Amino acid sequence: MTRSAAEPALTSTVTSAVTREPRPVAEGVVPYPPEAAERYRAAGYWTGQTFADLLDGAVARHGDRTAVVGTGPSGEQRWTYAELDARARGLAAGLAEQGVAPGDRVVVWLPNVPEYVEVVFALFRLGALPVFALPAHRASEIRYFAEHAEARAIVTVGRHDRFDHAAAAAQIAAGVPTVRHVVVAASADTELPGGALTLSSLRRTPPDTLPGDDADPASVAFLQLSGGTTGLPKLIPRTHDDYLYSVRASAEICGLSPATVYLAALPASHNFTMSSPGLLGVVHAGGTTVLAPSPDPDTCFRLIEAERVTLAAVVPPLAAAWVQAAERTPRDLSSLEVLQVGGAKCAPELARKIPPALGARLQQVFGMAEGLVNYTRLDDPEDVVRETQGRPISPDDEIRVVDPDDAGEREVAPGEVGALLTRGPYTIRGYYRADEHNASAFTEDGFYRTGDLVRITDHGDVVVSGRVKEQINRGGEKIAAEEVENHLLAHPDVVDAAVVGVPDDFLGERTHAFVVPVPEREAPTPAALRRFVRDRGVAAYKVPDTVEVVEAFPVTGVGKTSRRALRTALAEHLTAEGNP
Ligand code: AMP
Ligand code: DBH
Repeated sequence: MTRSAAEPALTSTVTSAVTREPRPVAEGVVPYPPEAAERYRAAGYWTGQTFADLLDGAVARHGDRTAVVGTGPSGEQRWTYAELDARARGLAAGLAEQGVAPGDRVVVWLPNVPEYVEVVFALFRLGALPVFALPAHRASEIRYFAEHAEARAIVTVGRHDRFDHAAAAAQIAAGVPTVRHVVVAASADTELPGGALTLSSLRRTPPDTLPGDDADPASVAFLQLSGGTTGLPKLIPRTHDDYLYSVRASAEICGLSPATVYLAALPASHNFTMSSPGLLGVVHAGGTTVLAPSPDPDTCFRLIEAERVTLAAVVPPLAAAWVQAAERTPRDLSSLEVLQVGGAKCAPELARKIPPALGARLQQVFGMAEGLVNYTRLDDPEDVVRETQGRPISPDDEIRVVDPDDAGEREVAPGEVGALLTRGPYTIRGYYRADEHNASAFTEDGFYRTGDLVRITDHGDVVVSGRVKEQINRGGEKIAAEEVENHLLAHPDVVDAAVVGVPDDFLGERTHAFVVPVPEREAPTPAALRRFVRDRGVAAYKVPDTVEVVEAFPVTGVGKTSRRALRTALAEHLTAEGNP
């Protein structure tokens, strides 16, 4: 261990056994067909704007306005757009000196600190591509992102949430051949693992021009994550053109202006917080983003009062916690105009309580990192806001609601429930480097199979009623059943595992794992199995809430484990216990 302050060796790199050059990003990307791209340009959706242009625009129009407020390793920060840009340019220059080049992927593994915004725009200025990890991710996910994206660097924090991110990042970097640098947003006296650099040591005099200023707007700007349904999370390649269209249109739908003060309560790198309209929508409008270090009502209510927050975005369980806490808070929440709820279904009963409890309008948001985002509009009648998940952003968002049991994917009758397929000007045509998965996740004509069951009301609003995908939505945090099953299967005393979602009053759904132990050996206890999964270095929200050791699973006609039968068996079991 060395002290960063005493280590000016700025060219230091992490030592990895073998180093390898990353391949160009475009190799793993399914492009929009030329005729679709032409149509989206002609319609005025794709304007040729890049992320560098987005920040340029904000600096030109709102340079002296406050862009970002938050507390990071160096204490509370409050940056204007001009200051944010100077920092981003200076950091971009420092990263370039280290050999981070245009097109390189960089895993951004940061909590809600102001440096997050600086790092992301530095990468855009450089023409490097952020890979947006969540702060809750652990070594198994981060290693996979770094390997799959062939990342050049990992940017993280020191100790946060009782976990040493920097140490974990250094360990990952040592095993991934393309990763050369670990950059840590940490105060100068933080102990850093050998080879890691502090962010502050990379800050240079801001140069006037940087490679990202000439980025191709049709190229991939970053890799976003999907909760996924199989194995590990999928990486989602988003272009400047497609993403910024969704950002500008979202800012308009949500009525953003320079007076907007947006509270980023969920992780900043989540697609909702980033773009619906999120902190990028705020940059477009010249407003202020306040980064909340935690989404709990105490922290957020304090910030709403202190910063006169006008807009915030949360998942349903948080909305419920805020509603409860609002009853007895001494804080003045009167500045809050709109609370957005999304990421998981907002029950109509919860929707009803939000406006009176928080003195704010509700906006439901049904979105996905793959693209399509739906909003209830601010002038929609109350019942639409309460009962539906809104309408798509774009007139050119194509929606098909099809029979999930029909191989031909015929559309259901209007108003009936079916599986949602979508295609449009900001929905991807394929996951990154995932040919095999893409063959099932997309139709031949480029529709994304969302895996959601929906119906469309007479007025064209979407109501989410369930899903067909093997994914658990634990209060907005998506869990691929298969990923958790694979961790359980790694246990030497486990022969089979099946993970299902069960109803939960607070989270909407929680995870339950069925495990078949190796016969004639002592079965591991549920507590030991949960610990085993956690110790494999996965995000805490993926550790099964409950584990049940069983002798065998029900199987389907073709001999596959039937998760549906397991869910039914579990429901009966819970009902029998008087615990529905
Ligand atoms: P991801 O693909 O990981 O970005 O997760 C997107 C998924 O989250 C959607 O396909 C839905 O299953 C779910 N989701 C997001 N927002 C809502 C919402 N408002 N209501 C119901 N489900 C939602
Ligand atoms: O859950 C999501 O992924 C999500 C929810 C609301 C999203 O990606 C979005 C808005 O953009």
